[in-house]
Amino acid sequence: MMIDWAVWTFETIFCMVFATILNWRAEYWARYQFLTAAARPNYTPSKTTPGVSRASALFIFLVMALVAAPIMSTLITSLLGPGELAPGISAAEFQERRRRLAAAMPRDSVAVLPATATAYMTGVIPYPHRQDADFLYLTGLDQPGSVAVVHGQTGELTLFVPTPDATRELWDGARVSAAAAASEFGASEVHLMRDLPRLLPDLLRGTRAVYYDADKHAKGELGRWAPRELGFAEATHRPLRGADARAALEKRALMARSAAVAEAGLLAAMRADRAGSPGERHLAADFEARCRRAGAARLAYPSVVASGADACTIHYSRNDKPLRDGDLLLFDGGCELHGYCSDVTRTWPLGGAFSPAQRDAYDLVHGVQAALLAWCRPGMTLRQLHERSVRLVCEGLVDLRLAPSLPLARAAYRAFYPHSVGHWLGMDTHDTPSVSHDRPLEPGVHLTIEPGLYVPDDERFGALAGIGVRIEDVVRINDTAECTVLSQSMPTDAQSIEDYLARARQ
Ligand SMILES: [Mn+2]
Repeated sequence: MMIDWAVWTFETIFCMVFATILNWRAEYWARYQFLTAAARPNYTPSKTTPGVSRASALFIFLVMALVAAPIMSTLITSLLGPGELAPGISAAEFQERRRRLAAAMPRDSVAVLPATATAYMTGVIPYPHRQDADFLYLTGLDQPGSVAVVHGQTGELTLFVPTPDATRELWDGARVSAAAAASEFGASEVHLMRDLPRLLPDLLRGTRAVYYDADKHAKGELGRWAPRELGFAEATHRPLRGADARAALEKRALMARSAAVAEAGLLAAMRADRAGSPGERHLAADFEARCRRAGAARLAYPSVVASGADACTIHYSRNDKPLRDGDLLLFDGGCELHGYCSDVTRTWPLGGAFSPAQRDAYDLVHGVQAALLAWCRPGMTLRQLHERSVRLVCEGLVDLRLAPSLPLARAAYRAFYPHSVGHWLGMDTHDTPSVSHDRPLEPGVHLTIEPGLYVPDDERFGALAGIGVRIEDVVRINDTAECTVLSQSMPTDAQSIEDYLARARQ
């Protein structure tokens, strides 16, 4: 409310000043003519300056104040609330995150966290910037070219911000200033990146441990430094965003919103008019457009839009085939919404109805998924869930006569089910792989549950050959024995899928 009012007041004053400038006009007009002449050599400056009467200035002011200002303030406040650095996440929350990390670090230790360095596609053309999740989680700053240092126990933040450079900023946009690093991002000490080579060794001298992910940042801002130069000898390991992130996530709806956006995109792909979207690429493009229009900065990973036997390629992403009735389509898609990732998969028959063999494979996977969702509760581990899924898949392999006996199925199941049943999910699609699968699930943890069956496209498997099925949902662990499936508005069982497709095609 305060922010709304402040923005409105600011815009009103801006409008008044603008109208006054228009009314004074001479200086404004002269500058306009100067610029036009500079741009167009044949331009003849006008001798007379156009007049803007006091009445029209007042009119412009009123229109801007009544129409433009409220729209502007809505645009701004719809994204960030007062004191927030990301939607729903205040600067104080980022400070609290640093404090929690620091509490797990010894006194006189530091964690060194570089922002993602700009990577170049060709020459001066950069890849889209995607902030390092550790850096974003602890600072809220979504710009390349910075280094954060979090101090053990105190949680104080030293931030190295990009050196001001008017030319680069003309091309790339404004860089975070030293003043903003302190006032907005809560750094107790701010330096420029150009001073990093001089200051960092001093800062590290006398510390007992340095936490730094040398593998991840080999090509980053600190990549040209050998870890030993920085004083990294023994205690080098990355701070765990993992468990720390989870409790805080529960408070917010960002994971749920991210899943809902992906879900809506997948439902649209299921409903897509086949005549208007002849290929995998159309479905992939439409999914991405829907996610981005809903506010996602990017996809969480390249979409897998795999029809026919390509569904057996787990990370198939060429997405370049036309769609054929009779094939199954496996669509694995997710987006990154305000830093939080979703990861959802559905498999459906392009012709609207499963063939008997497709239905058998589908029912097997659906049965495994339903059983696993019932086991997603505190105390269970991801490894236990995976082992249970393997047991159920093996029984299914025998039922479908893909394996002659349970012992043989156990020996060979990886040929049909080569991946884990799930992974942690959060700010990265695998968030974070360094958290053990033996860690008991806790309330607030998000993970995927995604059993699959992929029958190699080989004639000895008969009608089942080349059928790939995966069903994946985003799950949040609660403090009860019942988990929350964030992506539950999509049809999951075979009958609901056929019904949904039939309704969509009426
Ligand atoms: Mn996944």
